[in-house]
Amino acid sequence: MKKTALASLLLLALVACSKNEQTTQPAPVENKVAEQPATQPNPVADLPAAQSAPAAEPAPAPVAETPAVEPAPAPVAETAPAATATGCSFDLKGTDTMTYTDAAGKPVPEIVVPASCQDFTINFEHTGKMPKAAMGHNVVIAKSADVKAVSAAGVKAGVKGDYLQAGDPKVVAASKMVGGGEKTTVKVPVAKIKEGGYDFFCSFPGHEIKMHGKLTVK
Ligand SMILES: [Cu+2]
Repeated sequence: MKKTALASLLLLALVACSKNEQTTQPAPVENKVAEQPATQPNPVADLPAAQSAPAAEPAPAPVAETPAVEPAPAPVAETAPAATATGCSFDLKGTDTMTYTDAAGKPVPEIVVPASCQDFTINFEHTGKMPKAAMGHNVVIAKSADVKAVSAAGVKAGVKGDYLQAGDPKVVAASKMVGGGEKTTVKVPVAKIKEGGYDFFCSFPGHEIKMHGKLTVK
């Protein structure tokens, strides 16, 4: 008798449970539905109503919430390997999103210049669409320690001076400033940068932070 009563209670609890799962919105109605069948078998069952009630009630509708999927972290582009130039030139690109890339569109954190070269030419192309005044790019070669000073002096030179101080002694070599769709080149005397510690960067105000890489002779 007890077994069947318990079984029926369990069954009722399950029914209440599944009902709760299906319709959780009208809570007051749901309670009535859950309680009514729970009290019915009381005359037969030995258990008091008070005990059967909690059996039907703690039917927590299982929250079918899937855990928030964390967005995968964007791959850091800085880990790109150094671009080793084949021959004595390198094709560098500039974009409307203020980045230097190689011909394949990959970041260029470093350009390795073969020590056998007398001059090293960087062929630069602005592959974007924005005009020089808004998103101009150039390629300037200077000692790493001088980059900030060259950039600051360049800001003073303004757009008329291509954001580069005329005759800046800290500048080893520099291309002209170009806008979207334009090309330019810069020739670097390898003997001048052989000692190491030289960088290439864009002197347009603010660009150096992103458009900046190492120029290493090996
Ligand atoms: Cu730039």
